[in-house]
Amino acid sequence: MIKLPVLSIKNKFLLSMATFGLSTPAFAENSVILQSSDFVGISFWLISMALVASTAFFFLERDRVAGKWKTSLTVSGLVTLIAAVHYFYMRDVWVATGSTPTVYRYIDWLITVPLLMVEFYLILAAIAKVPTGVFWRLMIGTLVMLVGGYLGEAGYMGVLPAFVIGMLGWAYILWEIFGGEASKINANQAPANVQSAFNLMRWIVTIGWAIYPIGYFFGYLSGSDPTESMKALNIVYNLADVLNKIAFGVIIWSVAVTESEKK
Ligand SMILES: *C/C=C(C)/C=C/C=C(C)/C=C/C1=C(C)CCCC1(C)C
Repeated sequence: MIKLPVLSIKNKFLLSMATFGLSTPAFAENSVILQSSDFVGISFWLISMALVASTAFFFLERDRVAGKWKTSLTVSGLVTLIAAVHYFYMRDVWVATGSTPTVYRYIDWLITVPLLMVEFYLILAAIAKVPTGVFWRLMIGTLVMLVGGYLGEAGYMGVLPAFVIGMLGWAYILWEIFGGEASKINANQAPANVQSAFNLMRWIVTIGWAIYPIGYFFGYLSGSDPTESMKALNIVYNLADVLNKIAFGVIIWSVAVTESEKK
């Protein structure tokens, strides 16, 4: 297991403050400000704040759980931290230019999505001996999914073959958590609380994550104008993070606390 340095409360606080520091508008010289009628901009603002609050919560609650659960909470906090900082920037770009290429989201996804998948490995590793193959399969499937999508959206590859590659990567991780070794370790060795957390998490990866390939489909494969769908996609993707990043982390936090307090 990777050992991460333990942060004191003070350092955690400083880290959170640094997050706010990073929010200094990148376009301060520009007189454009967020308009109250700009729902895309407001959705960036809302989700950033929710992610900052979640980050503080996961890092602080880390002190409350047993040692073997701490890494899971650290990773949840990192996911929300990375996404918050990313959204500060995306909001500024949106307000200043009235557009945010979907490709920008891949910068965030490339780090946060593998970290979310690692959570499956981590919660199993807290209760059983898990072969590293599980970790690598989750990683590889995730990267194939994201790189495929990126090559399509950034124009390096035809949008359809890129989509197919991305879908295969997603199918591969779904297989691992519903039918593969990870799912077997969960079914055979995990206590009831961990099993229900694992189950909720894999349904988030199925249902909650489905909006991204659906968005890709409507943006590039349905014949509609990508700039037209961009507004709607931005709002949907921003709100989806409440489920896919925050609620996902809360499920892990909840099982970590329950298992830590179990006598
Ligand atoms: C916090 C951000 C999350 C959970 C983002 C997840 C993104 C995906 C599950 C993207 C999936 C895609 C496919 C399954 C097919 C190809 C296109 C993608 C990359 C949009």
